[in-house]
Amino acid sequence: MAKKNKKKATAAASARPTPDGRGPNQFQRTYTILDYRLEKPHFTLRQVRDGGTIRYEVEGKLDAPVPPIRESEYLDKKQSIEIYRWMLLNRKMETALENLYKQGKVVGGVYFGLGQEACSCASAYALKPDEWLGPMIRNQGSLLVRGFSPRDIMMQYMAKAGSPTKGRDASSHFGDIEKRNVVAPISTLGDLIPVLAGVALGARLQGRNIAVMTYIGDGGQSTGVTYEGVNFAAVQDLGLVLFVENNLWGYSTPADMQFRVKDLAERAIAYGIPGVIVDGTDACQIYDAAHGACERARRGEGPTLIEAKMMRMKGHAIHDAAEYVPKPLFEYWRKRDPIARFENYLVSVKKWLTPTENRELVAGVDRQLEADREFAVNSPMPTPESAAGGTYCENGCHEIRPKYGMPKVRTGKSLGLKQTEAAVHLK
Ligand SMILES: Cc1ncc(C[n+]2csc(CCOP(=O)(O)OP(=O)(O)O)c2C)c(N)n1
Ligand SMILES: [Mg+2]
Repeated sequence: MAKKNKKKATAAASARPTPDGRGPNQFQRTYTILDYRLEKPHFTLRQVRDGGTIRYEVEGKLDAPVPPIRESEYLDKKQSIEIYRWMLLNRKMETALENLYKQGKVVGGVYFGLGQEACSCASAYALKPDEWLGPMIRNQGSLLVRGFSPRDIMMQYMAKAGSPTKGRDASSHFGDIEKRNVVAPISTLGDLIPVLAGVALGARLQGRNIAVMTYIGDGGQSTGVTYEGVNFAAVQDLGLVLFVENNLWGYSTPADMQFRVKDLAERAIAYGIPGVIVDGTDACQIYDAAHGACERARRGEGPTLIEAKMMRMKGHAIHDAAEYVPKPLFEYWRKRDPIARFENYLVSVKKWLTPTENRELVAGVDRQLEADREFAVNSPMPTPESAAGGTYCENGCHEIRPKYGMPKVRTGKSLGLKQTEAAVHLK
C-alpha cells in the first residue's frame, strides 16, 4: 500500500512543470484578461538620485504613432455625440474653475481630471438613472453625466449658499441620495468600494440586481479596504463596476513604484472576477467595457474590475505644478488627448458631426459654462447664522427615509438563483 502511494506521489511530482518550463503542464494555470486596447504603451519610470535631489526618468518607446479610436460595439451616433459633449463640458468647466481659483474666488483647492475625461464621462454614461455612482475627486465629468450642473460644482468650490453642501464643504464631498443616486466621494482612498458594494446588496435585498460604479486610483488600489470591498462584492456576486484609474501617478509617486503586477487588471484574478484593460483615453473602449460590466451586474453575475490606463495631465491638485513628471511623458499623452481624438473620430472618421455642427456644439458648451459661471460667481455666500443649522435636526423635520426600506426578498428566487445559492447571497 505504502509502495503504491509512493508511486502515485512520484508520478504527481514528475508531472509538475520543470523549472525550464518545458515539463508537462497540467498544473499550469492560465487566466484571461480582456484587453480592448489598440496600443500597448511601453515605458518605465525610474527614480534617479542626483546628488541631494531625486528626479524621475522615463524610458521606452515614446514616439509611437497615436492609435485610432476603437469603434464601439454599442454606441450610436447620438450617444457618441452626447458623451463627447459631456467630455467638453468636463474639460471646459475645469478650465473655468482654474481661472476662478486664480481670481481668488475658490475656497480651498481644485482637483482636475485633465486627460481623464473619457474615463469619467463614458463610464458614468453606461449607468441607468436608477443605478448608483460613487465618484472620486477626478470624476467631475461623472457628476455632470449624473445630472449635477457646472454651476453646482462651481458654487461648491466657492462654498456658496446655493451649492450642494450649502457652503459647508468647499471641495468634492457631496452627493445626492434622493434624485441622482450619487454617493459622496470619501477621501479615505478605497472606502467607497465597500459602500457601493453595500448599495448593491441593498438593492439585492429588494429583489433587484443593479450596477453600482466607483473608481479607485493606481495609488489607492493598494489599500486594505479596496481588497475587502471587492472581495465582499465578489463572494456575494454584487454588481460592482470598479474602474481602477491607472493615471501613472499617486501624488508624486510613479505607478512603477506603487505595485509589482504588470497590469492592475491582474488583481481581478485573485478576486475571482473578470478583469478588463482599456485605453483610458478612448471613450468607446471605456463605454464598451463599462456597458459589459453593467450588464453582467444586472444579470446578478457579480463585479468587474476595469483598469483604465491613461495619464494625470496635471498635478495632484492646483497647488502641485507636477514638476517631477518627465516632460516627454506629458508630450506622449498630450498626443493622446481623449477629447481631440474623439472629436477627430466623430468629425473626420465617422462624419457624424460636420465641422460646422462641431463648432456650434463647442460654442453651446461655452455659452452654458459662461452662464453657469456668472450665476455661481454672483450667488450669495451662506449667512453666518446658517452655519448652526442643517447638521443635526432637532425638530424631526428632516427625517431621512431609507431609499429601499426593509428587505423584500427572503430567498434569491426572484434573482434566478437556486435556494442553496440564495441562502449564501442573503446571509
Ligand atoms: C487611505 C488614504 N491614504 C492616503 C491618502 C492621501 N492621498 C489622497 S490622494 C492620494 C494619491 C492618490 O493617488 P491615486 O490613487 O493614484 O489617485 P489619483 O490622485 O492619481 O487620481 C493620497 C496618497 C488618503 N486620502 N487616503
Ligand atoms: Mg493615480
